[in-house]
Amino acid sequence: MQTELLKVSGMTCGGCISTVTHALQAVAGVGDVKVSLSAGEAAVQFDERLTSSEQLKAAVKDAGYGVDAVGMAKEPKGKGCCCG
Ligand SMILES: [Cu+2]
Repeated sequence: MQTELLKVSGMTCGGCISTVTHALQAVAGVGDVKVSLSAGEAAVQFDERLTSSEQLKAAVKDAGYGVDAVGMAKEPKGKGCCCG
C-alpha cells in the first residue's frame, strides 16, 4: 500500500467531502481515504498493484471536482459544489 496526497479544488461543504470520499473509495484497491475541506486535500491509501494515482485523480474529476498532485496546484476551476 502507498499513500497519495491529492489537492482537490471545488470542495465547499461536508457534502463535498463525502462525495469525494465515496468516489475515491469506489476505486478498486483504495483503502483509507481522508479528505480535508480546510486544506483542500485528500490523503488516499491505495494498493499500487490495483490502481494508480492517475485513476485516483480521474475518480475525483468524474465526481465533478478539480484535482492536482500536491505541488502542482492550480486555481480552482471545478464544476462547482454539490450544493450548488
Ligand atoms: Cu458541497
